Amino acid sequence: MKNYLDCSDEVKKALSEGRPIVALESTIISHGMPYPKNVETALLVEKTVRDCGAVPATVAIIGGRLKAGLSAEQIEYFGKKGTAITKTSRRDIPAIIARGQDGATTVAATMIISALAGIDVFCTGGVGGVHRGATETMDISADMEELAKTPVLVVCAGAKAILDLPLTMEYLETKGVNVIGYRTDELPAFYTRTSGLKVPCRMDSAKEIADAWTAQKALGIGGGLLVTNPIPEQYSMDPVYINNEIDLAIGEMKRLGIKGKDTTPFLLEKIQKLTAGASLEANIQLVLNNARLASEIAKNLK
Ligand code: PSU
Ligand code: MN
Repeated sequence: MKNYLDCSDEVKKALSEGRPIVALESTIISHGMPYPKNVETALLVEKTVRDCGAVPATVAIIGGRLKAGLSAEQIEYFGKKGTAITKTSRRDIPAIIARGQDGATTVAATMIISALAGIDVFCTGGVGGVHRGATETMDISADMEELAKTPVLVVCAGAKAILDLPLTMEYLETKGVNVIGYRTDELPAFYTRTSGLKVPCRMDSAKEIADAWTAQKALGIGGGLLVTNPIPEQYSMDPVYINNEIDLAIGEMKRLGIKGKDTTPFLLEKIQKLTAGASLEANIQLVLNNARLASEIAKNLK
């Protein structure tokens, strides 16, 4: 593994001392938010994790090397280059390595690298899922398969309504992935605290979530665990307003014939434009909220 993976000194030290670590993804930096807010947010998320007593490990691929733990300069580089960096999911990793390229890692790719590094807890904003119209297009994010097979606990704010949320929940059930609602009975829908869908499992403490994770690993059940953390009330958006903007963005995507891996970044950018930045502010706040919960879960693992 040493031939491919570099952990930063801080991450190496934390791993050897058994200190809590929280992995963070890099597609959210390059493809999920505009510069310079993306860099400010990524650094603020790292600071939040540190303030909570855990060690952040932002994950990416640089010059064909898998990285767990980036410097502030490296985060700036990913933020500034933005979509010029290749969005890298599971399938893309080997080619990026072979060519010595840079890759911004999605949830799926970040889970793979976290597991290789020995990091159990990963914090993000939203996960990919089953897209609307998937019965025709078969557009199902590789994040779903990764949750089915790679042993990493992912903290998110639910999934955006750019996805078909009922189908996403069915898919996760089929794949044996539990979805925990943190202090909620409902699946949060990223910008909003509710979706009208029930989560299969509610837990009210980081300790209980950590205990469930420990049991899942000890039993060799395999796969990941999805913890959904609702956006704080004061930052949540009006569901009618945001869902209307999401519908407009999807309509535009269809008109332009956007497909495949470009779908999610297109919709994220379009929604930010349509809401004149209000969705971006919500996005930032929910990631910070997830960083706090992920740190607490990591601290409760032993
Ligand atoms: N959803 C968001 N913000 C994001 C993403 C998804 O609300 O930044 C990114 C994540 O990196 C996720 C990826 O893993 O998009 C999913 O892309 P796709 O649907 O192409 O698998
Ligand atoms: Mn897709």
